[in-house]
Amino acid sequence: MATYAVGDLQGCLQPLKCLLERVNFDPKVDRLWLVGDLVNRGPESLETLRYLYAMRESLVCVLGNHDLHLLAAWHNIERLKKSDTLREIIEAPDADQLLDWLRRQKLLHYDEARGIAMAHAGIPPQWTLGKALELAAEVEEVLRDDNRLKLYLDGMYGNEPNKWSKNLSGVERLRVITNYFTRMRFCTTDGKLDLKSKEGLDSAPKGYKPWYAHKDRRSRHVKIIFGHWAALEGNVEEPSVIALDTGCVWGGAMTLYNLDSGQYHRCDCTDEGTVRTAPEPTRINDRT
Ligand SMILES: [Mn+2]
Repeated sequence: MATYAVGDLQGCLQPLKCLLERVNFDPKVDRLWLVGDLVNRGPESLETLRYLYAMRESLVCVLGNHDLHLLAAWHNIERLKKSDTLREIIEAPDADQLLDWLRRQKLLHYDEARGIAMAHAGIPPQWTLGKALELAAEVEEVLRDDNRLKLYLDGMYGNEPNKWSKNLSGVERLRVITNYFTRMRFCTTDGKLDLKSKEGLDSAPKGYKPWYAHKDRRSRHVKIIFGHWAALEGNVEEPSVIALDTGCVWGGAMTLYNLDSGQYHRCDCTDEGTVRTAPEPTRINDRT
């Protein structure tokens, strides 16, 4: 019995299957954590969701920005952009079943026995783990509530307020909580977000750092698994955070991490989000 976490899938089903085969994943006994962004941009969003739904009992999943975008489009299909590849899900005969499952997933997961947390983007420096769990639960409750879901999804988009305050209420409060857990990359020590820079560490605006790099970050004693930030290529200097988005859908790799052994597995991807078959290595002895 083993527990793994996998980086952003974004509809790349074949690389996921490749990784699960490589570790002989058995859904009856093994567990798979997903950092979110299960769908969009990649070639098989609908099939990916169906595949996950079929093994839902073996999964722990947190929602990413693309998953929330899918839920918003489910309620108002006009929201879909040209670059989105989500229409096939919304128009599928089993859409309601798949999306009703999706909206019951969390924004933040914490495994107390292991002392490991998981969020799509991370946990902002000004929140303790306890505070983060409390605020994530506020949004999770709305996602499950038929009477409040639509209002939340309609008001979810936007970069303001760019900083948490306990005085926030209504949709603004839910929006900033959502942005921390699903879109954050750079912020200030007191949690002011910059949601424009998407590249690597060089692209930090003045006065901003990656969320995990703030010295007094209040959740620093907890190990945190996150995705979302492909430009990091899995490299973080902070030993207590594990970055799993290695940009499969952009022709990078998909990464699987064994929570028990700390071992990483990678499957290289094409820029169509399928498995790249490694070219035959040249053997030195052949060059005589
Ligand atoms: Mn993301």
